Amino acid sequence: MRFHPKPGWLIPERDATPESHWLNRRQMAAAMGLAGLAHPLLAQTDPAALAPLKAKRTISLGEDLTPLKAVTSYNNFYEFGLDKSDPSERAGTLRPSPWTVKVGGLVHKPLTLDVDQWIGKLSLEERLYRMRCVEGWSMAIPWIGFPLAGLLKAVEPLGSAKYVRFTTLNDPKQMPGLRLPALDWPYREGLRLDEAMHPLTILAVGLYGRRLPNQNGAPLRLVVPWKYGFKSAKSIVAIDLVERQPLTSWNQSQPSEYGFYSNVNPDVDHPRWSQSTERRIGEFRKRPTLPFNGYGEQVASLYRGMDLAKYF
Ligand SMILES: Nc1nc2c(c(=O)[nH]1)N[C@H]1C(S)=C(S)[C@@H](COP(=O)(O)O)O[C@H]1N2
Ligand SMILES: [Mo]
Repeated sequence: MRFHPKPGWLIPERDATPESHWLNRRQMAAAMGLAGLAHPLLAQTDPAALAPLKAKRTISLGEDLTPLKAVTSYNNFYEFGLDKSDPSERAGTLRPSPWTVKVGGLVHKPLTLDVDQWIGKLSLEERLYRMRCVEGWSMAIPWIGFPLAGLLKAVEPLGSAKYVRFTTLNDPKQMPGLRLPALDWPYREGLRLDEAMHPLTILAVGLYGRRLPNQNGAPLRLVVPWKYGFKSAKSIVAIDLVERQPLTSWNQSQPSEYGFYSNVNPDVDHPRWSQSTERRIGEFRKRPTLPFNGYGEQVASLYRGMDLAKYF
């Protein structure tokens, strides 16, 4: 579906403008009414209440981390509303356990993961990554997860598999925002196979030493640190190897604003605002944005010979 952004166009302070703020707060609140009935015991929005995870630390950043409080209360998760505070206030209706993820498509050995079982068996790594939202804010977060590459190797992609499609939960009982057409649901994302296999691409199951809070995409979400935040799909239920570049929710809704690649690139502006600087949450002064979000040394070679203004 196609929609027409409106007042957001006029507001220069993009930090204050959700990516598709065309539904007004009253409509949203009405549609979300049921979410208020979530049983407090189901709510897992308080990270302190979540099970701890053991992980070895593999990649550090050499810069300050964004405080846990900000990481878990300033979020984008449109299935729970358009405002940054909505996910932490409303995602208590999400039930992240039990949870299965189907991995299939063009593979020799499709499998269904039981996330709880997997978390017990996997060797998890803590990785400190920068996240950069297309709206111009950023965070530095200690994620806990495992490289997606290992999972993809396990299912043995066919030679015809060229892309990976991620599909997230589509249950309006758990995610009341799905009742509104903010995006073409379910939220879908995609990567080229070599991007998906890159060692920096992880499936995260935790942050700050705990299981993922619901608002951050429990129980399993993608983290692709050199791309704008929307590529890092939350609450994934299916991973499919496919032959053609998959349609993704943001690209489908606003192709001129959100490209398939969406590599962080200070030289390619969003049509409505510059992408050359960012505001690290908790800081006042803006920072210059780095190509590939500072991961150019590791990932620039994936795009050698490509016109990154065309394939933005
Ligand atoms: N399913 C789903 N995944 C999503 C989103 C969403 O609305 N739904 N928002 C994306 C956007 S725009 C960003 S910036 C990051 C934010 O992740 P965080 O809240 O954990 O920082 O999640 C991404 N993943
Ligand atoms: Mo974002």
